[in-house]
Amino acid sequence: DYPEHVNVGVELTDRMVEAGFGDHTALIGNGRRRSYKELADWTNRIARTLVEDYGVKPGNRVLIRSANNPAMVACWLAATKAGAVVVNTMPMLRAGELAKIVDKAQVTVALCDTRLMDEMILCAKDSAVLNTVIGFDGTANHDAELDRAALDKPVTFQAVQTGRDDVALLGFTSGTTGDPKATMHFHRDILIIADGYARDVLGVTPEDIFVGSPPLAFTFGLGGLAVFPLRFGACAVLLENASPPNMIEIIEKYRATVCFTAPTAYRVMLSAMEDGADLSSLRAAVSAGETLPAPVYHDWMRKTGKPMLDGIGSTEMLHIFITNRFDDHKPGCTGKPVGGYEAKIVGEDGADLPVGEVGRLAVRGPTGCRYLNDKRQSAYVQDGWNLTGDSFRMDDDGYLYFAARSDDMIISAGYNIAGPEVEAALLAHEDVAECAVIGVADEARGQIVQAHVVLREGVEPTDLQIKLLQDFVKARIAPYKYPRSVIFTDALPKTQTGKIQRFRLRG
Ligand code: 3SK
Repeated sequence: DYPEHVNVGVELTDRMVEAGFGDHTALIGNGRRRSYKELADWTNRIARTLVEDYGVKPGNRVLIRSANNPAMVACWLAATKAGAVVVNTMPMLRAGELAKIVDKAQVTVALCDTRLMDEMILCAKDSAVLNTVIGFDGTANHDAELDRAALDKPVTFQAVQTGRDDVALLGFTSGTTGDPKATMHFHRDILIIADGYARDVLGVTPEDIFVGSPPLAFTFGLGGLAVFPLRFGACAVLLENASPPNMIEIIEKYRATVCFTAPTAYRVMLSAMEDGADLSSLRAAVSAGETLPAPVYHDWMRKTGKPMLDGIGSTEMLHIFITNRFDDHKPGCTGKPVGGYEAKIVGEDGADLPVGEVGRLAVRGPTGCRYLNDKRQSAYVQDGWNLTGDSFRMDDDGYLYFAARSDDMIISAGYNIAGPEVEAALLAHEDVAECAVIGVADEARGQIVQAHVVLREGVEPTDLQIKLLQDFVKARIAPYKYPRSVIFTDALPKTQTGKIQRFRLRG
């Protein structure tokens, strides 16, 4: 339904001003508040600078390197207005990791928060493609090259008339397997996720105030903390360090209404509520990125009276494509497809599986995987269905239940054991702060279940504790699923987006 020519940068700024949101707060971050009019002007100035001073042309690949802050959003929107294809990157990436992205995406221009310049420069020095690195001031004091150049520019800009099917964004997968891929997303895709998920599922209104932890460099964060609020005249509070205590402070201070984060952060928030944290303003607590353990769902419901919305998304599909609803939610269930998407469960051979059987989740809909120059495309998309790499089952009523990432399924003595189910059982124990369960080779059983456990502060990692946890799991789920091996650790390996890297535990 989108016009043939649409530029998502314009839709989220100037178009919102035209719609009457000019004075409404769009973004808060680093101690400043920006209205929609200010954001439109700011992005127009930067877009002009990119085109007039640095020669950015439609289709050029522009990399942005920053923590979550309004300046990063402004750079993204400005480069998009200039018709560039944007590659948002995590602030912690090292030169070597940036180089892989630059190479794959053929990035010619990088916009970099001046506080993060060192690794960017190192990367540029060795790159044959990246020829321009421009510093911007992430604290928005306008004290960097890009800011100074943009300050002199008029606040109007003739945005590039991009086609709705022109690529706007290259989303790099965070690489739980360690080998990054770039997914291409069109201008219209970015509007679709807002109109499908944010409007139809979350019911976002201009009164909403968003907060959350996923990096804007990850499509989960870009959608949840920029596209969704800006599409509907709402406001986002952006945090460079979105630790749970910082998010709680923001929720209390601004009476935030929508939160995007992972289950681990919600667990911390639940504990903080015991100590008096007031999260009553939240009307939507979106959980994704990791499976939502049923105890967290129940606790949230009990303490807030509202459901936590579990959903599954992927960088390939751009955002959440299966979700619970406010009026239709169940513990341990990921819900049903977002409007416009379909899901089915297939076997290894691609054939549909009967209701109730665990198999590979296949989805299709208005967004979908288009890897940039990657042989893995033909494995991911087959007959128009995207094979997500997750194992699910579907019940008679079409509800979908997560079982495991396909590679998290453990086969032990002929039993199929879903690692996340064992993790959920362990997480229900009060001594467990975090855990990850993997299968390790075993002569007798083929594989055995091994749990890597981070204990809560003050709990001793003893043999007795191992026995207690094993007995606890046996009492909650089928005893054959208990972790025969338990390893205590101080921290679990994670991606920069906070996903546990079980493959690193597998060694
Ligand atoms: O969970 C994820 O991996 C994800 C990725 C991109 C967009 C949204 C989500 C939930």
